[in-house]
Amino acid sequence: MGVSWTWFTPFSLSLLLLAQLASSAVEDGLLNNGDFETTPTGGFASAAIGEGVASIPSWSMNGTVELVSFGQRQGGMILIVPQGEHAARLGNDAEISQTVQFEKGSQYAITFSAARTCAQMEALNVSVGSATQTIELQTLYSVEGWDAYAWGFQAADEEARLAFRNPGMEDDPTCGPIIDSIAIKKLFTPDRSDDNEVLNWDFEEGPWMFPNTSLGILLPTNLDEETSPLPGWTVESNRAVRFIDSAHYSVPEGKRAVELLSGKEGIISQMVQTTPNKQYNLTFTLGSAGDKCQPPLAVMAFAGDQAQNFHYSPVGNATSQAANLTFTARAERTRVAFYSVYYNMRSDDHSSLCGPVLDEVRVWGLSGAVGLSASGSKFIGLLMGLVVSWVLL
Ligand SMILES: [Ca+2]
Repeated sequence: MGVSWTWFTPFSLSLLLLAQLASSAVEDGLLNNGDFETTPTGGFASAAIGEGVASIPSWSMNGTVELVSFGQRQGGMILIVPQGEHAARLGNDAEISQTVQFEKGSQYAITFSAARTCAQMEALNVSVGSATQTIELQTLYSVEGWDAYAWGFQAADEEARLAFRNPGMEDDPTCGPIIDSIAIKKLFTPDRSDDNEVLNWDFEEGPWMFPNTSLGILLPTNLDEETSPLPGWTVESNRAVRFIDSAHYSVPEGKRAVELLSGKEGIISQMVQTTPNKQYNLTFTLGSAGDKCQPPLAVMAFAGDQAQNFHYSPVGNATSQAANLTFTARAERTRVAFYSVYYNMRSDDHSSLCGPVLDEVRVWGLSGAVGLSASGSKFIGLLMGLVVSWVLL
């Protein structure tokens, strides 16, 4: 006892405090009580619907917020709990928030699971400081009744409030989305390699994925590549694409890839650096996710002013195939983009959206053969001219 006390001098105590104050940004993974499984003061009260709770550990609340339990009913409807035993439901204009430490200037992605309850159109507004986006939950992408989503932002401060708010105003004020499994990940943007202009070409860098989540993560509309949850890429359509992992899907390369959903309403793209008038190859891997997606599968690929569709027809037992589109760059930046040609659904439930898988996207310049031969022939022409004039002299 006496020995340990000697360590707790005021000086060492203040050092300890300083160390805690300077404690760096939030770690990757589940936020404090991000799964709403921590027992609140007084326990998980079997509160009547619409009563709300007094407090949720680690979260601040505004408006009617409920902790719903697995199997809980509202009228004839069983409320969906995406993970574990509990989740939070946000009533009209209700909000939950917690303060999070960031590394200023860094990019982050927030992953969360959400389910609709009563209304056809429900949305969640997610914000960190002044960065904000409203994510529509009206489309059911999976038969489970919930989906995981990701949203990206750049940390403008070292500390900010992460908030989820239900912007809806339903007749029944207790109606509103259910939220669960809130995680964070600091993103890094992989460097561009010498032989490939595409950033994050293999989709290996992206939002946090829970190892036990089998639905993948929806990446909603995101027009700004600076704040994308999938570094380098933008989702420029009003429907989402799905970020998938090799633990639950067939992934052509590495551990991550993208599954294209919703036909031409789900477009993923990137602007790549090019040299005008130079010829390039856009190559990519087209695959099947192994999720019982009803064929046919096909991808429409764009590079500059070229567009071509590629039907998925693997050889033998392969679950992916290579595709190639040659184009001539017209500008210093060229847009490459992909969408699914068809609206596909799973053959087992006929309602979950699915589609072709995209991975290993490369854009690389073809050898300077064309340019060289052009300048080469000019050079030869010049030489010939010199020789002719010399002979004439
Ligand atoms: Ca990959």
